[in-house]
Amino acid sequence: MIIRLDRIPIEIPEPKGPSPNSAAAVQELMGGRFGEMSTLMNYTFQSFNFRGRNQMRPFYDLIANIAAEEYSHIELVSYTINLLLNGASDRGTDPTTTPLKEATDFRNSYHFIASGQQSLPVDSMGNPWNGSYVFSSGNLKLDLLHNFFLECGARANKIRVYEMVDDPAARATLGYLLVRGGVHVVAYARALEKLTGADLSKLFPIPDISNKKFPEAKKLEDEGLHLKMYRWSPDDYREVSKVWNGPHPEDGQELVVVDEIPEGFAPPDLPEEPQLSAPGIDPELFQQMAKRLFG
Ligand code: MN3
Repeated sequence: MIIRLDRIPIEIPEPKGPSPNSAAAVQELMGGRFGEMSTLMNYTFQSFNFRGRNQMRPFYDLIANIAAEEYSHIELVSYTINLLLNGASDRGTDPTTTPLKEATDFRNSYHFIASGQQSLPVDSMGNPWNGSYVFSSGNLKLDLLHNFFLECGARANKIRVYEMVDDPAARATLGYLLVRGGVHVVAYARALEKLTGADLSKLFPIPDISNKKFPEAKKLEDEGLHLKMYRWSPDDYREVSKVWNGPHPEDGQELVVVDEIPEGFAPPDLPEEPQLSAPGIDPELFQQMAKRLFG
């Protein structure tokens, strides 16, 4: 079971303005093969499927705990896409003005046809996320090796989207996800090291560019965010500390388990887009609804 909190991990800065093509690029981090839906569902299934967990508790706890963190990452990416789509077409209620005209030139028309300028479970080309992105072989060594690869692939995609999009909202999210994804790269490398003795830290970083080159990520690493494994449960997953310990492979600082989740921030309130009938409540209907709800 999970407990849900109406919070997101960072306060996303206001975008410079509507940027539907940036939103389309950021979709890769949502529904791409290496996006946050993939990390969420890979670790979720691997944790549900884990056989022999009593003997291998630290590895089970690690995978299950990271799965919970990934939920907060899909939330963050979703809000970032929504913020970039705010005001991306002409606000109003008169369809004869062709308020969505410009959307015929935007990269992802589903944002304007299938949704009310909102995030979707699709990649940057509009392909839907699919379950074949989940690898859950049942072999612990293979699953951990896959997860290490998945996080490195995710890191490559984040870096490329950063290089495509200069909006401060997108870059704040990318900086945060680069740091947290970096934690997960190190976590799976440490897990493989504890399990087998193999030293994957010699491969770091993949791709060969430090998080410190990205100002939004550097700021968070200066605060020590890359050292922290949050425990996403009031009482469970305590054995993550058996894996998450020792020096960080890149800067030698001590890894720490934080026994609570990040405090986070209230999610942004998304304005109405009347030209898309989103949410489509006119003043008269609103009045009637308010009477029914509040008397
Ligand atoms: Mn993630």
